[in-house]
Amino acid sequence: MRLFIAIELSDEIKASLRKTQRELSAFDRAVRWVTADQMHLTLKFLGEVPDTRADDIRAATERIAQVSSPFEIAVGGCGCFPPKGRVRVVWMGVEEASGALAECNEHCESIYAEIGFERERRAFSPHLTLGRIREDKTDGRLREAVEAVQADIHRQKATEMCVVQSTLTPHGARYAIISRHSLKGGDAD
Ligand code: 2AM
Repeated sequence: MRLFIAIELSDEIKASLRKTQRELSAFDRAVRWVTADQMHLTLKFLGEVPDTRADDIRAATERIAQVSSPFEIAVGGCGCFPPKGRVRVVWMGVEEASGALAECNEHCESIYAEIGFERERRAFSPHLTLGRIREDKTDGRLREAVEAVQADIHRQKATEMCVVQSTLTPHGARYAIISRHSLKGGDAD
C-alpha cells in the first residue's frame, strides 16, 4: 500500500483553493488540477509499504501525535515548484506562526526514521498542491499568472493528523484515510 501522512483541510480552505484554481483556468490544458477530495497538507510521504507494516505505522503516528501540539495554519500566497524554470507544481503556501507545524514535521521525520523510513533530504516546505503540470508550453505565462494571484488569507486549526492511503488510478490518485490521531502534545490551548 502507498501511504502518506497529512492534515485534512476545512471546507473553507478547499473552497478558497477551488477559487484560485478557477482564476487560473486559462491554464486548464497545461495543468491537471487536484479535486477537492485530493486536497490536503502533507506532513510526510512514506511511499509503498507492505500491508504488514500498517500497525507499526499507526503506532508510530500515534506516538507522533502524542508529542505534537495542535496548531493553526494560514493559507495564502500562491507559488510554483521549482522556483525557477519549467513549472511542475502549482501550490498555495502554508504559514504557521508558533513553530508547531515544523515541530510536528520534525517528530514525523525522527519517529518514522526509527521504524525504517528515510528522512526527507529536502527542507520541509509546507504547501497545498493546486495542480501538477502535464506539459508546460506556456512560456512563463503560467508562472507569471500564479505569482500575480491575490488570494485572501484563510485560517484553520489542525487538531489531528491522518494516515492516508493513496491508490493510483488512470483517473488520478484516490485517497482514503485509514486512521486519525489527535494532536495531544505541548501546552497549546
Ligand atoms: P505534492 O502535493 O507536493 O505532490 C501524496 O502523493 C502526497 O505526498 C502529495 O501531497 C505529495 O506532495 C506528497 N509527496 C511527497 N513526496 C512525494 C513523492 N516522492 N512521491 C509522491 N508524493 C509525494
